[in-house]
Order: sequence, then C-alpha cells, then structure tokens
Amino acid sequence: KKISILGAPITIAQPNGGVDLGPDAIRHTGLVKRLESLNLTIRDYGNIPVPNNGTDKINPETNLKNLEKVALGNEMIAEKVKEVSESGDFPLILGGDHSIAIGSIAGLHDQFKDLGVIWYDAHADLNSGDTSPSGNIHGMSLGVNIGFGNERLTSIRGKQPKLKPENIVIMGARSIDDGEKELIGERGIKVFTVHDIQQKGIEKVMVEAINYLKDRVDGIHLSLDVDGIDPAHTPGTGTPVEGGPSYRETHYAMSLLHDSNLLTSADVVEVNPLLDEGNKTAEVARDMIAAFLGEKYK
Ligand code: DIR
Ligand code: MN
Ligand code: MN
Ligand code: MN
Repeated sequence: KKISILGAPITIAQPNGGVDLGPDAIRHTGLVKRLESLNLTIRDYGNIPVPNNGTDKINPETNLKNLEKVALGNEMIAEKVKEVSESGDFPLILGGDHSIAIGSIAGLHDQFKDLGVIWYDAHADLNSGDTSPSGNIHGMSLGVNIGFGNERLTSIRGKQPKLKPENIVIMGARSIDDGEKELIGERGIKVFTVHDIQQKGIEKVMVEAINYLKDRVDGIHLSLDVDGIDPAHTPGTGTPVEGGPSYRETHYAMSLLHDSNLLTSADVVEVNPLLDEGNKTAEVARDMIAAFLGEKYK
C-alpha cells in the first residue's frame, strides 16, 4: 500500500498559534521510518502553502473569523487530496486545525460518493455562524461537510453536500454545544460519547461503528482530532477537555479500524507543539497513525 502524506497547516480557524507547526512536529517523531517498517511505501508531499495571516476578529455579519482565507486554504487542500487519492494512494493529511477536514473530505468526494467518516473528537464540530459560541471555523467543519453553514465553505468543489449524515459516527464526544445537539437529533447523526465508551467498552463501540457503516459506505475516512484523546496523553492541543478515552483505548480502537480493511484515508489534527510537553502529543499522534495503518504489538 502507498501512503501519501500531506501537511495541511491551517491555524486561523482557531485562536492558538502553533498548530501550523503540527505537521512538522509529527514528522520529527520519525513517522516515515515507523511506517516504512510496516512495509508501507511513503511519499511525503510536504506542506501545502495555505494562507495563515488571519486576525482574531469576528465578522459581525457572519459570526465567522477569517472566512475567506480558511476557504482558500481548504480549496488548496481539496485539490491536492483529490490528486493523491485518484492516484490510488491512501491520503494521510496532517493538520493544522480541524477546519482542514473541509478540504480533505471535499477532495475525496469525486471518488467516494458514499464516504463514511469516523470523527474521533471531544467536540462535534457541527456549529455554524448561527450557533457558534466562538466564531472559530474549526468547530464547524463536520457541519460544512453535510452542507450546513456558510456557502463559501459548503460550495468548495461543488454545492452538493460531501457527506450524508447517516454515514457519520462521532466518537469520544464530551463537549457538545446546544445548537450541535439539535442538529445531531434532527439529522440522526450517530454519536458515541465518552459515557457510551465507559458503559460498553471501546471494543464494542468501535465494532458497532464499523458494522453500522460497512454496508452503506464506499470507504471510511478517519478524522482524528487529538483532543479526542484524554489530555493526560495529548496536552499539546488548543481546546483540551478532561475525561477522554485513554491512549490505550484509542490505540485499540485504531487497531480495530485497521483490521476492518475499510479505512481509505485519514486526517490527524490539532497537534500544537507550542502547547506541548516536549513533543509528546505528536508522538501519540504518530503511534495512533501506526496503529490505524496496521502496526501490532506482536
Ligand atoms: C466549540 C469548541 N464547540 C466551538 N470547538 C472545538 O467553538 O465551536 N472544536 N474546540 O475542536
Ligand atoms: Mn475537532
Ligand atoms: Mn476537538
Ligand atoms: Mn493493512
């Protein structure tokens, strides 16, 4: 299998400087060597030159920050993802903040009309300008993918929604805003909160998610926000939330996802080395990538 690594360093869809350094922090953990040891062929395309000169001002008309530049960056990401995906490679997109999933999933849409998504995150990222408490577009990217939100974003690579709500599974959620809860109910989006993980165990939850998706999708994209994992393991991220699934639970979930043979692409986002303890969060990201690409303990 061939893996294409794309750095997608958007930082202006959230307020903390440093998440633009995420792709290089993950590379510095020896990611490529680790994946080559799994007999994978790796091509690293470097970082996409997205515009990152933003402001922290909310546009009062849209309740959004940096809309045009976030849209331009995501158009660039979408083009590149489309190119590597259509070449037959597995796209591995390193963020950057979680807004980059607007571009990555738009770029996959030509090839995957029924893409399934596992959104592993403390948050649901289903806000829009109408519901967002912050104006930060990284909290809106899953909403944009189902066609909800500002048209400048939902029309990247065409006006059609890029995901069907019934093809989405959110996992690890523990901070969902009121407007997001409403949308989840209205659209019937499947959510496994940390309480579901506590109750059923991570194995049952992941197996349920895979079984739920497998008959209705033509591929599965993992969108792994490192704040989905407990901040004891991933302190280097902008919006940590206590009480997440552990390293061990997440690693096992990633391993089960690999073994499903359904995973076709992934993004790993919100690693911020300026908020980290050493390079710990990037190292955890590397380990999770190795797990969903097939590394085993024995
Ligand atoms: C919050 C935080 N729901 C917002 N979202 C975050 O601003 O929309 N997403 N941090 O990753
Ligand atoms: Mn997120
Ligand atoms: Mn998050
Ligand atoms: Mn494999």
